[in-house]
Amino acid sequence: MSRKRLQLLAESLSRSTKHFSEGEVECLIKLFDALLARSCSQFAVSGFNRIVFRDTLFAAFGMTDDVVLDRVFSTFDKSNSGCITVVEWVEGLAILLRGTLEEKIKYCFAVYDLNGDGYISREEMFQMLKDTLIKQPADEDPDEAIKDLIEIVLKKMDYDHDGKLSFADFEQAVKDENLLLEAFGPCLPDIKSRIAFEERVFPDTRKL
Ligand SMILES: [Ca+2]
Ligand SMILES: [Ca+2]
Repeated sequence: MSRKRLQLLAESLSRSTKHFSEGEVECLIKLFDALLARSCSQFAVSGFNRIVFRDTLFAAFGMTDDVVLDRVFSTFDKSNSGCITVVEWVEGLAILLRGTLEEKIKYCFAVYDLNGDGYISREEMFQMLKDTLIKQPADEDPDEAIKDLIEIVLKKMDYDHDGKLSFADFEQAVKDENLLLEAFGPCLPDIKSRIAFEERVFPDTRKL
């Protein structure tokens, strides 16, 4: 990418995402180019694939849950092309690293709504929670324990009592209790890995 093109793209993305300076966007574009060089997918010209994306998020933020990571990929891949373009990369990271509560609520809901039908259903909760729960003693049925947990979650978050979480339910619940933002599994970087990532990727542009 030419210097001029890099500057123009950085300027435009800094303005559209609102959370990064132009210098910071340039650093993210350089990281994108390095990741692209590693990607051997057929889409390598315009973006990098799911495997590189997952490796990167695992290395940077310790994210390991396959169900969640697949959905994180889909929320980044807005054009649904199977690869992450430079614009999708910067826009996605703007939310992961610097998003407002409102942006993070939209992002987490999209991640947790596994089939994208606008609701988080009991079945989707079950799928997400079954891997995160600590193993139960042998004489207890783990599925029953998850079902009990789902009923507790619904009691707290299902404001209109229709047995599933709409965006309005989720938004209201998280605004009342911010800890519910990642109720169905970690999908945002923790503070420590976020700071480490920013220090590594933004070495010179970092402001106070
Ligand atoms: Ca759904
Ligand atoms: Ca509901």
